[in-house]
Formats: sequence, structure tokens, C-alpha cells
Amino acid sequence: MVRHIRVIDSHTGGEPTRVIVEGGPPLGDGPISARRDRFQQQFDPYRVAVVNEPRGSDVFVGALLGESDNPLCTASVIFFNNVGYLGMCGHGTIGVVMTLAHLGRIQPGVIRLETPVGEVEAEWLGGHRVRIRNVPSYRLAAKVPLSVPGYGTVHGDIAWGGNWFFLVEDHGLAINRQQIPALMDCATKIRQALTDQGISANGEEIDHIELVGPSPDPEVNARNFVLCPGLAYDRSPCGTGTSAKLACLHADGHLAPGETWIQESVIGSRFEGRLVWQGDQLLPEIIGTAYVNADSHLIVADDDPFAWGIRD
Ligand code: PYC
Repeated sequence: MVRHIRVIDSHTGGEPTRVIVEGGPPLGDGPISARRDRFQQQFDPYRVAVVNEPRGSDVFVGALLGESDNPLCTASVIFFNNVGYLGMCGHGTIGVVMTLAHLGRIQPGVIRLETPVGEVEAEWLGGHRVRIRNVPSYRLAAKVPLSVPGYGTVHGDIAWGGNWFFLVEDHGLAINRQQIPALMDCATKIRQALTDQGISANGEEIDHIELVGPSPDPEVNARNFVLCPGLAYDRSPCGTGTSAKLACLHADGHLAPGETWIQESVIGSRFEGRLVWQGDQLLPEIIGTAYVNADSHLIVADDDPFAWGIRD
């Protein structure tokens, strides 16, 4: 038997998103959290086939487009990666919007998307630019001390931006491409130290590590290096990570609602971020660009020993 899965690839600031638009797992209907659980429990091989080697890589974020129960939402989206499922994904949402534009399913303007952690607003601004209004972000704890083998004690803020982040400034490393091996080592050890020392976000795993530092460009507010759950680093400035950072800045009195924050990634791609009031909620907004770079059919054939990908 041969299955075909149609996917559309894009990248947002260098970080890839692969959207399943046809031939995905038959998750049925019901609340998105139940469909995400069904994906994980009964159809996980689709995740591995789509984003892992040999078709993908550790860097890919996958997105399954589906119908939404909510008539106000254009679609539902379940994000996944090389090791599991994500609550939200900022760069991925920007990629999904450009994918919907590529398919001719949307025109420039505002849409709503349903994700497992809540509804998000997105606006195709025309061209390759997209604005997303994320779920509410907040800081849970400030300057939590953490002893990291080889690095001494560092301090991190625990913050939610649609995923859980540990944001560290006192890591002692420059954030640039040449330092990527050192940044990987430091962030991986921080992640392990959180696990070893039982530090969580009220019992939930903190699975994203964000190292923050200055950019050489005075027009940029900060650069980051974000380690994702599957131990790949985000090539984009990370939409949920930027959301978490905005929440920390606001909590410290360093960012007023409406003020712009330019966040740069370790490879130099940029997001424009700000916090905006929506009713009584302060929500993070991110503007970024994405480019569709493939529209293809994956072939999953029974006689291929790695048809369903290489599981991590
Ligand atoms: O942009 O939110 C994001 C993200 C999460 C993981 C990779 N990118």
C-alpha cells in the first residue's frame, strides 16, 4: 500500500514549518485537545513520518490543519516536532497563515485559528508579512537560581508564551552563529539541570530554554538562542519565546503596552513584538515574515523500511 500526504513547507526567519494539508491522520471531530490526544495516542507515526528523518530533520515543526468547532475560526492547528506535540508555535502560525494564502484559502485580513492552548488571531498583512496575536503570556517566577554543571549558578525567569520557557541572561556567552555549539551545550545543560533539580512550572515541564543577550545592531532590542524540546535550536526568534520575553519585560516595568520590541534570532532573523490590550487581557503580538518553499506529496510505501520515519 502507498499513502500520499500533501505538505506545504515554509520558513519563518529560517525556521521551517511543514503543514499537512491532505492525507493526514483521521482524527475525527470533537474538541481540539481530544483530537491532539488521539493524534498522540493512535496516529503518532504520522508525526514521525512527516517531520523526522529521512524526510524532515530535528529542526522541522509540523502543523496539522483541521476544521474547527468554533465558527469564528478559519481552521484548527495542532503543532508537533521531532519528539512530540507543542501547545502553540509562533513561527509555525506565521507559516500556517502563508500556507493558507498560498492555497488561496485566505485574503489579506484577520482570521482566527484554534490551537490546543487557545484561540489565536492572525492577520495576513499582504506580501510575506503576518501579524499574530498570541494567547496571554505571563511570568510565573523571576530570577530562579539554577546550578548548572560547568556554568555555575545562573538565574532564569519561568514564563509562559504558549509553551514554557526558562529565560536566562547571565549565561556568559555571546549570541551569534560562531557560538552555536557553545550555546547548544549551555542550553542543553540548563534543560538537564531543571529536570535533575525538579524545577517545573507548577508541575509542567519547562521544555524551552531561551538564552538572551544583546545584538550588535542598536536598532534591535535583544538577540536570543532558543533550545526547543527536541534539542534543535530555533532559527527564528521564536514566537512563543518572544511572547514569554515580552511578559517578563512587562513584569519588570521595562515594556509598556504598545511599545515595540525587536527580537533577533541567533541567525539574525527578526520579529517585531508588542503587548496589546484586548478587553482586560494583555496579549503578545508578533509580526514576522514567512516564505513558502515547497508544495509536495510525501510517499509512505509499505515496502520502505523507513516509510514512517526514524523515531528519536
Ligand atoms: O516560534 O513559537 C515558536 C516556536 C516554538 C518552537 C519552535 N518555534
